[in-house]
Amino acid sequence: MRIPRCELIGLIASLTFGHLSQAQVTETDGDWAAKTVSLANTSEAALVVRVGDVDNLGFGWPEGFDPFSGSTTPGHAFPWTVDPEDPDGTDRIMVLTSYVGTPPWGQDGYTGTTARPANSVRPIVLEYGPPVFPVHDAAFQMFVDDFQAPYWGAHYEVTLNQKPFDEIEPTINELVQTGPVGKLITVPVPSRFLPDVQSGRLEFVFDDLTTGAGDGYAIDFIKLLVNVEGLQQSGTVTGRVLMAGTDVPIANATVQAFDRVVTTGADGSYELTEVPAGLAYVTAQAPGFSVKGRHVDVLGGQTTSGVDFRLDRGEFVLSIYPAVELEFFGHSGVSYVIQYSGDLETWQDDETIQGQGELISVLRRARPETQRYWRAREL
Ligand SMILES: [Ca+2]
Ligand SMILES: [Ca+2]
Ligand SMILES: [Ca+2]
Repeated sequence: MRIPRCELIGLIASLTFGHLSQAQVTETDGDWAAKTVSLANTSEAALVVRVGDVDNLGFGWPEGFDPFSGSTTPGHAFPWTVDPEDPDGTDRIMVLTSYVGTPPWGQDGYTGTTARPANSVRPIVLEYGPPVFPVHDAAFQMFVDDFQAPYWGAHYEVTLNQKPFDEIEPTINELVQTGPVGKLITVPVPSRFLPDVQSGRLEFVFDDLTTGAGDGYAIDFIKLLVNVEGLQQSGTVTGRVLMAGTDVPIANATVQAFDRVVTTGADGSYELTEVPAGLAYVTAQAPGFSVKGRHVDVLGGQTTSGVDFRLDRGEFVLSIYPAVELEFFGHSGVSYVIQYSGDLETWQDDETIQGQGELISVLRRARPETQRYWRAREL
């Protein structure tokens, strides 16, 4: 008998990764095999809701592997048979909507071994009884697999209840999960989404409607924590913040990951404790310098050291000049073009703009020429 190649790989994977039906029930996550879970008053949060079973896309976990520890899974086979019992959008390959067979930078195995409409992007929905208590904070944990935006030229847009979830996009767009491999990411829920959390229905979409990139991905589960008490597993991140091209330390720089914020000492060193396990996006910034961010693997109970940042001098503004006159929100105004050399994070004025790149166009109220240039020099 000839066994089809993909089934054979699946068989090998199941032998390698142990028993698929391995029962696992924990205080923080309930029954890992349950397709949806809602738990009140765990040690982690007042309410925990999960969509999707905790089963590594159906492959199961290697012996002793804890998906909440921040470790990365070994590579697994693909494609695989979708379990119709799994909640929609979980444990299945989804290929970006803008992919139409002509990817600009080639395509991954997920894209090449699956077809429309089975691999179309689907929303992932968490539905639960609306909390009867006030929601004051929340976080998501998601187990993501084979996101490779930098490699295939994808640009993921993430929406939550049809609204842009910008804060998660740097993390998603910098993931290079070649293998394919999976790992946990933890992100705080921005406060503007807390009413959505309170409503009892959250709909995620991870997609790319523009680039045509040949990237497919999968999500094992998404877990919501409401009114977080403390995540079960966390680690420590240490390093230094220095001036680019030198070993000169930057004191009082702000280093942040998740909701953890510290400032550097006189020698530029920092220690961020209790960072949620998983992939963390750590940023460092200091007045007069451009902000930098990098991804760091945080493993439960361990310290990731040597996470250094070298910040460039914020020589932001090279020139600023009015480009076009127009009417904006009732003000007679002009559109200004600002050219700058580094990353511009904050325009120190009554209006705030954010952006990165060589050139940024902003709408600003007309103001005297002298004041404009004074502002430019101030930066
Ligand atoms: Ca499953
Ligand atoms: Ca991929
Ligand atoms: Ca799953």
